Amino acid sequence: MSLETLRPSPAFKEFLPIEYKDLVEYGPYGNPKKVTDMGKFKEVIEEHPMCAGCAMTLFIRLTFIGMPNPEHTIVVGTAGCGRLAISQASVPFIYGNYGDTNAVASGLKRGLEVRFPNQKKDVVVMAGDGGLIDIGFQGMMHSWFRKEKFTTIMLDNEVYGNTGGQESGMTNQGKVLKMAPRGKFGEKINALGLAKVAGVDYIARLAPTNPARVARTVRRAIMVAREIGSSYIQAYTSCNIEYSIPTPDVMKDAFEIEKERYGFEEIISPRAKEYLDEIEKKPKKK
Ligand SMILES: Cc1ncc(C[n+]2csc(CCOP(=O)(O)OP(=O)(O)O)c2C)c(N)n1
Ligand code: SF4
Repeated sequence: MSLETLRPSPAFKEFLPIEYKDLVEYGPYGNPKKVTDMGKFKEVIEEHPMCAGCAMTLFIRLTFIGMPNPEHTIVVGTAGCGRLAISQASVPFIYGNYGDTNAVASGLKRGLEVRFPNQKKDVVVMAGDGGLIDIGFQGMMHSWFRKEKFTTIMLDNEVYGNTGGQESGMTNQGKVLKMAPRGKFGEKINALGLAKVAGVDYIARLAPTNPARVARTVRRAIMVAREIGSSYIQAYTSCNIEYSIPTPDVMKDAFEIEKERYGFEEIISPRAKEYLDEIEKKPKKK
């Protein structure tokens, strides 16, 4: 999809819904926006059926704002809460089967490179912790070992939220959940460490406490995947339902968890660092 594809022919314009026209005229296509512009432009995602106050929706919204080229981006996801919002965005979404998100993204990215040699296309896998670290583990790890050029974003709410509260590999040890009444047996999986071992070029962990940082991290991850290799973002996106966090306290929880055990961290390979330094270099003032 590009702005040219979206732009309606003048004869049809008057029949299109206002949301569509707003997206073409005031959306981020061809004109990337910053989080400081929030509220002043038509976002690619504005409505969704997720729970009120869910931090995952805030993170997803910021992810779309952070995309360097949303009109040339395809998102791959799977079952889980996040897909309820991701599939509402005006960015193509592929609903993968459980376990195959990273295999689908690998084939898609390779195919796009052949089909559109003159247009960079960004591929982003965005799925839950259960969908990636448990059910999609093998596919995810192998895409990293193969250095596939796309970004994997884990929406880590530390539970299977969509199916009512089973423990995932990312749940903390001992945590009692509705469907883990004896408490989580093993430790939270060190997915950042696994990404490092697999040679992922850009790895980041963060909570959605700083919108500008979320957008910048997403942008960096996508740019590295575009030119260098795999990238991985792990985001704390609390489940207020399964963790019984009162809606007004969702952001308080995010700040607390960030301070306790989910601090911002970036692990960047030397070649990715060199590339990021180059593209982020400020033009010298004359
Ligand atoms: C093949 C298959 N197995 C099981 C399910 C049921 N299912 C739907 S969502 C989900 C769990 C999602 O957990 P997670 O990936 O952590 O995402 P969350 O809902 O917490 O965001 C499961 C097991 C399914 N849809 N398809
Ligand atoms: S169940 Fe949890 S993760 Fe899913 S939408 Fe509701 S608050 Fe968000």
